[in-house]
Amino acid sequence: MRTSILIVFVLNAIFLATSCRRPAAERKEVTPRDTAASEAVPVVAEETAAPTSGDWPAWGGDSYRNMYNPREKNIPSDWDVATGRNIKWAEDLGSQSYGNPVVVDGKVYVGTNNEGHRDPEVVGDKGNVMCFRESDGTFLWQAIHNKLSAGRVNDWMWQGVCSTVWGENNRIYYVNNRCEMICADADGFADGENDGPYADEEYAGPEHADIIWRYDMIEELGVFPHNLATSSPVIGGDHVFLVTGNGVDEGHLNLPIEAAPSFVAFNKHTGELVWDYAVEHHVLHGQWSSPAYGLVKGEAQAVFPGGDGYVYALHPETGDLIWEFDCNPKDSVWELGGYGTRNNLIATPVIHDDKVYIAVGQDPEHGIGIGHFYCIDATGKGDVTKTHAVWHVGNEDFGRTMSTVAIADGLIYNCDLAGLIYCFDLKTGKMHWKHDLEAAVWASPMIVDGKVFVGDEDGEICVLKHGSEKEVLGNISMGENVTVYTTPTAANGTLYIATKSKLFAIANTE
Ligand SMILES: [Ca+2]
Ligand SMILES: [Ca+2]
Repeated sequence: MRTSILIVFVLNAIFLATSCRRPAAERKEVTPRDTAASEAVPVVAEETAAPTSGDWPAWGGDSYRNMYNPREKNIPSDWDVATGRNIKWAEDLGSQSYGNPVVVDGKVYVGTNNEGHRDPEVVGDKGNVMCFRESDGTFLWQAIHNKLSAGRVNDWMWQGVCSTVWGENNRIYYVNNRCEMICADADGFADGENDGPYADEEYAGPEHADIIWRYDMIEELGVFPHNLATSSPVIGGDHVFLVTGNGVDEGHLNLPIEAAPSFVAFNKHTGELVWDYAVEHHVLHGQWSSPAYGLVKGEAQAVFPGGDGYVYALHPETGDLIWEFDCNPKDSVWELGGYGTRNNLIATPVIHDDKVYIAVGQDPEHGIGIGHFYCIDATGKGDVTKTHAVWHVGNEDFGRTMSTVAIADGLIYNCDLAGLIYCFDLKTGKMHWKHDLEAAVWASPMIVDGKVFVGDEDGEICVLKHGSEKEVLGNISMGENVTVYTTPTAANGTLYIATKSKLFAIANTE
């Protein structure tokens, strides 16, 4: 079956605070990073009065999930991992890494597996989150999670923790390989305190994670994570939102517990379950994607990609449905192994200017195929499939994807699994250009400092000029025999790229 599937998250692969940071909740509630008004003007103009640098504490930087960093300047478009040119520091991860790097309060977090042997006493396959000091890469601590005894059906070997951390208020949030929602202390045990209520850590040395609360979704909710739980949590107000990972059993047809939830909301302070939601249609395969949260016409929505191929906007406080949209044509057909025309949602929805952007895809081991990429008007109610598609690109023009979009200055970038990066007009979906990366893309494009960065399965980072005219600035190898399944992120003047086994901090050092 798939060896890498889950990976997905990657994309989820895929982030608020700054040198003049706003509290997370405040920023998410009131400050989408780029607004409709910004689309017509150059990035630079918009930013003259804004902070020019800052943290990147979540997948997509904040709850809207747009892979656009409007603040950072002086991010290199040229570096060399062999000679060390413009490499600020590099640190070993495990042997497979799908969790995207995030930067918050002087620390960098990445999900990986245990093959980095940071703790020689703990051996064997585990799921890990590593924490490094932002300034020099010093390893600070790691979370280590044992594998589920069920094996690959629920906890695929060697893939580690694929969730991307959400960091705020000296806490981090992620889902581990055991399908447990975790809230941990950013200081680990280095502060000499076992913060709780959770205090039963198996690994409780000075370089281990201090878990504050955890929620076991298998035990408490009957969730059956198909291959791996990989969602990246999003926080809105006092709630943590997550896709559970619930999916089909080993026969690939039935859900072990049909009513088990696909989406959940927890109280971020206590870990108490606030509400849960089971998708309305049959989960086709697994659910490896991640939710978004944002304001639409001034009202908060939690937007979830469902394993049934629908996007759901739910009321964040109650879990009640606001709208839903079927991302597959009604005559599409799901077939096992990727042969059909009906697809899943692996990408993360991006909320921007009262619209939601997302495209369909499948487990990458199912191969390439036709895709469907939508701009959805998010102001509707009920089933808006027939009424609220603003534009659609797909079929022969856009393939299956795991990528999450990047939006700035009236342009929207997306990639497909086949290895093409596309630039479309944000309002119309008309394609400006596309470029063949000549390798599969699992990650997402990232706009920062007038450039678009995207990594591929051959371990290269393609750097393109941000704009409606195609211009390739460079193709940079991240090493021999490596892959890049994560999305480049920038924070405080530095670009972070996680290959399968190494984390690079890249900055103009000359
Ligand atoms: Ca502590
Ligand atoms: Ca604890």
